[in-house]
This record gives sequence, C-alpha cells and structure tokens, in this order.
Amino acid sequence: MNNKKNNADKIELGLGDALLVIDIQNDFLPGGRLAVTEGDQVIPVMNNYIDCFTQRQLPVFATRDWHPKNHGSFIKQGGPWPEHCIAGSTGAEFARGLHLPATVPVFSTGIEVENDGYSGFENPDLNKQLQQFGVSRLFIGGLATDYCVLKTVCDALDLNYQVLLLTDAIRAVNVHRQDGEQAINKMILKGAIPITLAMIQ
Ligand code: VGL
Ligand code: ZN
Repeated sequence: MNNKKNNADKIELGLGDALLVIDIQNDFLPGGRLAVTEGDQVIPVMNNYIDCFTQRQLPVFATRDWHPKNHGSFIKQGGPWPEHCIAGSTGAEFARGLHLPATVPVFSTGIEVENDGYSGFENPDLNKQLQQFGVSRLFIGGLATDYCVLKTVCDALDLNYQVLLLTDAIRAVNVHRQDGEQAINKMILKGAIPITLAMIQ
C-alpha cells in the first residue's frame, strides 16, 4: 500500500532509541481529578509504541506526576490545579490498560512542594539513566501535551537528544482552547519531529 510514496516518512528503530511515556495516570483520564479530554485515547496507541520498543529490546522509560498532599500547584496552596496525583493514591497510579512492562524505570516528578515537576528531567535520574543506556533519540508521548510533554520535550532538546513527538499519543489540558496546538508548534519549532505510529517500521 503506497510503500514507495511513504518510504521517506518511515522510521527504522535501532540502537540508541528509547521510548519515554509521560504521566499516563488515572487523575489525567476522563473522570480523574485533573481530567484531560480524551486522555484515555492515548492508552491503546501508547501500548502499540511500547510493543514496538519491547519487541526490539529497546528501552522504555516512564514518568509519573507524584505530589505531596500540600503541593504548591494545588488551588488550596494558591496554585492553578485541583489536587491531583497525590503520591500513593489511586489517582496517581498508571492507567489501568497501559501495558508498561514491570521492568520499566519510573521517574517521579513534582515530589517537592515548591517544584511543579512538569519536566521529567527535573528528576536528575532520568538523564543519568538515558546516558547509561546510550540513548540518543527519544520518542516522547503521553499527558499532557501543554505541560509535562511540552516541558520534557524542550528539556530533552536542550540536552541534545533527538526528539520524536508521538502526535497520536498525546492530549492537552487546554486551559485555553489553543494551548495544545501551540505547544505542538513550539516543540516542532524547537526541533522535535512529529510522527505517528504508522511511520514506525
Ligand atoms: C501535568 C498539570 C499539572 C502534566 C501535571 O502531567 O502535564 N499537568 N501537573
Ligand atoms: Zn501535577
């Protein structure tokens, strides 16, 4: 099917590639405390990406939003958000249905009261592990496009990783209607390459 035409868009996975799954947690799904519209729709797509990487024995990493009860980003503390992803709560658990292998290293962010934790790289262990695994190209998707995905992608680019943005496995909070779109444009302008699952071979 259109093999010739689409070959230029195909991406061959290999050594140095890794998948980074951002904050696919119950509180960001419909019904959760900080629900992202269609947040649940990233789950089956991300499961496919996870399969692509694990089948090739390429590493998968995950981040999780993991806040103390009095986190500074909560409305009660003068922040913008309802209480969400409280460490150890059901809302902070990874979405049921997300097939993260048990061996996947998990990096918690926003664990300190004063630290918003939008970027996975605020946890210094993430970059350390990526270096140890020899990662040079990061495939990044998850929740939410306009916060943790945006900040993590920008930091990854600043750290000189090549970044492939999984446009079919991200969704935005959209506090303002265009936030998600603007975030995607910003990431692409900065150097992220937008891809979809169909491009992976
Ligand atoms: C996030 C808002 C607040 C995110 C986390 O994971 O994108 N957004 N905390
Ligand atoms: Zn948060």
